[in-house]
Amino acid sequence: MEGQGRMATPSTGRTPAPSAERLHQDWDELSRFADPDLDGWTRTVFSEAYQASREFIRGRMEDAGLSVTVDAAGNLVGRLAGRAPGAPALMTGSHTDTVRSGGRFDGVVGVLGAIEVVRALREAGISLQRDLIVVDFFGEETNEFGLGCLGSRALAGDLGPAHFDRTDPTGTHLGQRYTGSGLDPDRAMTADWGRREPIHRYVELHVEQGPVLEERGSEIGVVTAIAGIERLLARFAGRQDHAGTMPMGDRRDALVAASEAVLAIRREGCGAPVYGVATTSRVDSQPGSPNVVPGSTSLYAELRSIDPDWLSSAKQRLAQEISAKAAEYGVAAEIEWRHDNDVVPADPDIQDVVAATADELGLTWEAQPSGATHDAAHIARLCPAGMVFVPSQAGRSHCPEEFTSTEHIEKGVRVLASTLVALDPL
Ligand code: HGY
Ligand code: MN
Ligand code: MN
Repeated sequence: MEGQGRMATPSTGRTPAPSAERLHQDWDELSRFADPDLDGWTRTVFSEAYQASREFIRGRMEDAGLSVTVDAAGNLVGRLAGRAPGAPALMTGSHTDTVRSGGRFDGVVGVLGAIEVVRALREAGISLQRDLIVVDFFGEETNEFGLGCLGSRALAGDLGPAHFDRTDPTGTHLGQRYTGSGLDPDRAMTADWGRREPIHRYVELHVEQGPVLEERGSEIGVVTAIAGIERLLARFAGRQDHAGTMPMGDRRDALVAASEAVLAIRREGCGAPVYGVATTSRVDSQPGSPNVVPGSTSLYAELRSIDPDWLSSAKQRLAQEISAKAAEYGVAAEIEWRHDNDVVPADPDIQDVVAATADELGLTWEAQPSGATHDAAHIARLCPAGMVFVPSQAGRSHCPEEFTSTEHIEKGVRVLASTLVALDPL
C-alpha cells in the first residue's frame, strides 16, 4: 500500500461512533425475514420474504433520516443531503437478498452498516459536503437465470434485453419474473441514473466470506480487486436406453460425460496459478428414471479469478477437454460460456484511505482480493470504487453457519464511516 491516504478529518473534529447495539438490533430484526420452509436464511430475489424485508430496510433508512425512493430497477435508494448541492455524491451500500439456505451477514452488513453510518454522522454533528447515497441493491445474488447484481448492473447501464430473455430451468424468462414482481423490464433497463448523475466515490462494507482475515488475525480487509466470473452451461446429448439391457460398451451415457466434465472443471480450479477457483454447482440429468440410461444432461459451472488471462485460457482448455471426453462416450457436448463480470481492480486511492483509516483507528488490516463478486464490481464502472472487509468465522459463507461478530461489524462500520468522511472534501 503505497503512501498514506488522506485521514478522516471531519469538520467537527469528532469521528463518527457507530452503535454496536443498534447494529445488532437491526441485524436481529432483519434476520426474522426468511422463507420458513428452508434451512438457514432464504430471501431470494423474487420471494415474499425478500419483498417483506425491504419494507423493513426502507423503514430503517427513513428512521435514520434518509429520503428513500425505489428506482425502476428495484434498488432501494436513500439519500442524505450534503452542504454542497450538485457536488458529485458519495455512495455506499450492498444487498439484503440471500442465496437459498444462506446466512445472515452476506450483503446485510453493508446495508445495515451504511444506515448506521448515517446515524453516527448525525450524532457526531458531521454534515458532509456531498450527498451520501445509501443503496440496498436489488437482487445481488446469482439467481436461477444465472445472473446476479441485477440492480447495480442496471444502475451501471449494463442490464439489457438479452438478460431479460434468459430462462430458468423451467423455461420462464427473467422478464416475466420482473413483471410478476411489479417491475417493468423496459423501465428497469433505463434505471441507469448512475450514469447520468456523477458519483464521486463508492465504498462497500462486506463480510470477507473467506478465511484469510481470521487466519491472520486481521480486523479489516482492504480489498485490492474483485474476481472476474465466467459461467458455463454445458449440454450433453447421448442416447436414452434401457439400464438393464444395453451393454456397457454400447451406451452413450450423458451423465457419465457430464461427470467427467465435473472432474475436469475441478482440476482447472486446483491448478490455477494465481487466485482462481472453479465450481460445478448443478447437474440436471434426464429422464432421471432409475432404470434408464440418461440421454441428456445439463451442467452449470463457474470459473473465478483475479487473472483475466487464466480465465480465458481455462475456458478454452475446458471447452476442448469436455467435448473430447464426451465424444469418447459417443456423447455430443454443447458448451455455452456466459460472461458475468470482469476482474475489477479496487481504486488505489480508496485502498490507501481505508488502510490509513484503519491505522488511525488502531485496527489491524490486510490487503486482499475478493473471490466473491459484489455490487461494487458494477458500480466501479461509474466511479472509483473500493471495499472494506470484516472477518468471516471459519471463512464460511452462503450457508447457515455464516457468522461475523457484532464487534467486528462495528469496527468495519467505523472504518466505512471515517473513509467516507475522508473522501468527502470537494
Ligand atoms: O457470487 C458471489 O460471489 C456473491 O456472493 N453474489
Ligand atoms: Mn454479497
Ligand atoms: Mn453472496
